[in-house]
Amino acid sequence: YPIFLLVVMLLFAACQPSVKPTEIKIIPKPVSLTATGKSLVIDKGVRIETSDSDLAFASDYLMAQMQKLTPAIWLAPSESGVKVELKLDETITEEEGYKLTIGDKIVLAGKTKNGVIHGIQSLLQILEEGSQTDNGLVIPTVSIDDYPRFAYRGMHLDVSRHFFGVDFVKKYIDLIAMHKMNTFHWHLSDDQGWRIEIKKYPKLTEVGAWRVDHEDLPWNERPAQKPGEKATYGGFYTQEQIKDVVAYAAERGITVIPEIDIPGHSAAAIAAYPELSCRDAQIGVASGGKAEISIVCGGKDSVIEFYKNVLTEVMDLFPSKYIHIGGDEAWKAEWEKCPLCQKRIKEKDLKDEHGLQSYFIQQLDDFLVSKGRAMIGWDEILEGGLAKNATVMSWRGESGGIKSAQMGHDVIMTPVDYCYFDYYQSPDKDLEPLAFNGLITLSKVYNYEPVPAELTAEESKYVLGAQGNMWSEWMPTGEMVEYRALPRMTALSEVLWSPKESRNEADFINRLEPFLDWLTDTGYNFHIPTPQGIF
Ligand code: TNX
Repeated sequence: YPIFLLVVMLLFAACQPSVKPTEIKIIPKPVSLTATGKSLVIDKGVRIETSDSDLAFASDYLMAQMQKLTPAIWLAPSESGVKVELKLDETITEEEGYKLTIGDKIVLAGKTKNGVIHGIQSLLQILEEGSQTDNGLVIPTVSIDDYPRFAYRGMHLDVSRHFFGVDFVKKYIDLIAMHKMNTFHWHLSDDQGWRIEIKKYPKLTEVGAWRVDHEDLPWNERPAQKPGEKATYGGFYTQEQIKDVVAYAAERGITVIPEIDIPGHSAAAIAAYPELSCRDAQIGVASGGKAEISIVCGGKDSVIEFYKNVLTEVMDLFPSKYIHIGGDEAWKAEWEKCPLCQKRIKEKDLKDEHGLQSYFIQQLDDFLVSKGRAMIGWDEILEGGLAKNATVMSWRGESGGIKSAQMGHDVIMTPVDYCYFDYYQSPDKDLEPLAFNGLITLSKVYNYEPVPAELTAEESKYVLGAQGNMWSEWMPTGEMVEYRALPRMTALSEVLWSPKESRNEADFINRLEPFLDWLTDTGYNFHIPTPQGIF
């Protein structure tokens, strides 16, 4: 009788479709993945269980995301289905770490709820790639132990040059979550539109959120709105919408960092409140690359007061530790001609206009710090002296980041040669819609190393991570944002999450195909990497 039982068991095991461990393809590549050589058959749906009320959202999220997969037919909720256990486990050491075990049931544990959200992305990819057989969905048994390399893994979106409504912003946040990234940098103001409701200054959105539409002209040739000319393009987020987006992101493990670009890139604010400029200029919101005046006055106390009031409302909406104040491309011609700016340079014993910008930014740095927050600025804030507590976003190459790290300041790497996903991605530009500039292939992004070789081990600790930037001059629609972001952000996600030693381009390309299937199932548009685009 025992021998009979053994034979039956062996026969049963032999009939199970075998799944080779190499078939587990996850991006970003997990720190440790051990295929245990068996398979789990999901034939009567799934039953998600969690004893932790903190994971109620994660449970609903997993079910909703599973319903989008190709094998969704096998993944219906069912009392008698395969058990999926979600839990919190304090013994996991890394803050965003998770452990996923697939045996005769599925167990996903995270140190935090964000860890569980990351683990869900791995599980979804395994389910997506499972084999659909007459007996059900067959997935390999596996044990994964995983956590990120960098604490800051971000994507940016410029909603000024083109406006994207809340639905798209949420879809973009979902995409960030699918890549196990944790930060959404929301570029909310620029010359071409102010996009956040500020109750104290209603004209910022009544006036500053709207412009004339010259989409037929090349970006650099579009004339600004003339006084009295009717606006035809624009939009903004109400404070209620912003709260909703911030909460939506938080549920998915994502912090939203708002950016108000100061003192340059401010034509929309000046169009709304001319007194912000050096000479109370009546200008229109820029509709393309040319702004008549884009810098606010560096010599008026009222301007600093204005931004403190704006930032107060911003801080009420965004719980993020970091607030981004821009600081980039603040062309100083207006300041050179302005008596108030020159007076301040003398009075405060500043070297020049760069010194004045540093003085200006330092006031805001002190203000944010007094409220328990921290400032991020683009690397121009290094010129004329870096604000005491600032974190630097290094975009004009890596040198600003290197310098900041050497000075003991935190750094987020986003160099224009690797992280600007508004650039072309295939060498044959004719294959793509018009883009801003340059060429950044998938391969280039994949081979990017955020910690510059120049830094010592000690200095390297200041590199918090990196970010992909989506400047939207040439992206009028959400579909185009997806096309340009994907799959380059997929490559960046692995650079930021996976151990440096495990990075292997051929292996990444091999794992990319099922990832692209997953993107298709979840409704994203992407650039299909051509051989030239990859190599
Ligand atoms: C530079 S990066 C800018 C943006 C443009 C972008 C286009 C940075 C801080 N400023 O205003 O949109 O180039 O790639």
